[in-house]
Amino acid sequence: MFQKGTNYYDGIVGVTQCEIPNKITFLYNFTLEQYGTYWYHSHFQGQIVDGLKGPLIIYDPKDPFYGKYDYEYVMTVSDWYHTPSGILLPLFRADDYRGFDPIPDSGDISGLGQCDCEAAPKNSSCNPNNKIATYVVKKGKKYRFRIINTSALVHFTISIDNHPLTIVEVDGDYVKPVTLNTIPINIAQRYSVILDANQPIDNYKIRAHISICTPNSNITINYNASLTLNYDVTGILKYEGAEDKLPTSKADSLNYTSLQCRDVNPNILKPYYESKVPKNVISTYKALVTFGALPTGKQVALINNSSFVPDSNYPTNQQVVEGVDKFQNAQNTHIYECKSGDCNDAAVDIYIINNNTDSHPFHLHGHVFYILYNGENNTGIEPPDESEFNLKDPVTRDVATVLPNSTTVIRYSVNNPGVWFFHCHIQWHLNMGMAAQMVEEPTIFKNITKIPKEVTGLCVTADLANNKDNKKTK
Ligand SMILES: [Cu+2]
Repeated sequence: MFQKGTNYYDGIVGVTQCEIPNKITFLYNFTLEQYGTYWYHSHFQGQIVDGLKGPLIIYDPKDPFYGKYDYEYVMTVSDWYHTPSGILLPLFRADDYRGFDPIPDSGDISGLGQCDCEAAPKNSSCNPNNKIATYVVKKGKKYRFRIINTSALVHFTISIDNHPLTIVEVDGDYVKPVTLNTIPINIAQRYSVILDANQPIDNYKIRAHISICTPNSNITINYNASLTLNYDVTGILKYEGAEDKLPTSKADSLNYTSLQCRDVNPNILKPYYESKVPKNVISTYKALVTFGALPTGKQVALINNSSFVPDSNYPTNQQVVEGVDKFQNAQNTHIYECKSGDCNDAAVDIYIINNNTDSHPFHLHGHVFYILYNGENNTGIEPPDESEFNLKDPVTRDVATVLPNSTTVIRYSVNNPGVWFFHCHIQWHLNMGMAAQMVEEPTIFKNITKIPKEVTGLCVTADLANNKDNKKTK
C-alpha cells in the first residue's frame, strides 16, 4: 500500500517499526488511496510460512469493469509447510547449512489442499480427506476471480479447463482486457480475471501448477517433499446443477512449461488508464543480486555484495526522523532527493541485475512501478539496451519477476517521502538478506513526520520483553 504520510505503519521490523511483542495489541491506522486486490502478511521471521496472511480487497466505486461480471470470488494459491517455521528457519539459517530453500509439503487453493499424508513429516497434522476448493457458478453468468499467490517459495501457473481467463487488473491497477488460457503468477502478485460460465453444465478442473524456481539438492531441508509433493494442485469450477463428482475435464492447452517462474509477458499488458511515465530520473539504483557466504560459512543473499540485516531495535525511518543520515553497509540503503528539474516529474530507476540461476519476485513498498524492461533468460548481467525500454505504455505493478541471469528495469515516481522496503518476496531469500531500503526524500520526510508514540513505544516494549527473556535464560 502507498501509506502516504504513514510510512511508520508499513509494518517492517527494522525499517519502519520494532516488532510487536507477544500479547501486545497494535493498531495499524492508515488512509487508503488505492483500490483493488491486495493482501496482508507478516514479514517477521518465518511467520508467513505459518499462515500469518490474508487477502485485502478494496472496492472501487468507479471500477470500470463493474457490469462486466455478475459475481466475484477471491482465490488464493499458496504453498504449505507441515513443519512450523520455528523449526525450519533455525535449520535454514544455521552457519553450517549448505542446502537450498526449504521445500513445501503441499500446495493449496484458498486454504484447501490435498496431501499424501504418508509422506508428510512425522508428527505433523495431515488430513487425507481434505475438501477440494470448489467455486460454484451459474451458467450464463460472469465471474471475477481475484487471484493472489500468497506463497513463501513457489510460483503457480493457473488455468481452468474450457474457460479462458480475461485479465482486467494487475497488482491493483486496471489493464486493458487480455484473454489467456494460462496465468503465471509469482509470489505476492495479484490478477483479477473474468470468467464466462458459458460451457455445458458440469464440473471443470481448476489447475494450479507449482513451480519451484530455486535449485534444490538432497541436503536441502525437506528435500524428500520435492519428490512426493503434488505439483498439480486442483480445485473445481462447479456449475449449478452439475453432479457431485470429480471433474473429468481435460486441459485444453496447458502450456505451463514455457510460463514457469515467469510473469505474464509485460508487453501484452497495457494500462487501462493512460498514464505518463515520469522522465526526470533523479537517481538510478543498480542492484546486483547474488548469493554468497560470510566468513563463518553462513550462506547469505547479497545486493551489491551486502546482505541486509535489519536494525531491529532502531528502525531506519525513526533514525531518519531523528537526523541520522549515514547508515551501515548492512542496511542496504539507497538515499535520494529531488534537487533539480521538475520534482513533480521526478523518478527513480532500479536495475535489478540478477547474477544467479534463480528467478526472484521483487517487491517495492510504498509505490507502484513501471516495468521499463524485462530481460529474457540468461542474457547475463551486461547492461540492457536503453533503446529497448518501454517509456510509452509500460504496465505498472508492485511485484516483478527478474529472470535468471537477467536484468529487469523498473521506474517509479518520487512522490512518497519515507523509507520503503525493496525485497525478493521468496521468504527464504528475504531471511538471507535479499533486501534494500529506499530512503525517499529524507529531508522532507524528517520535516513532515511525527512518529506516533504507539510506534516508537514498540521499540521500548520489545527491549523490555527481550531483557526479561534474557534474564529468564540466565
Ligand atoms: Cu529471491
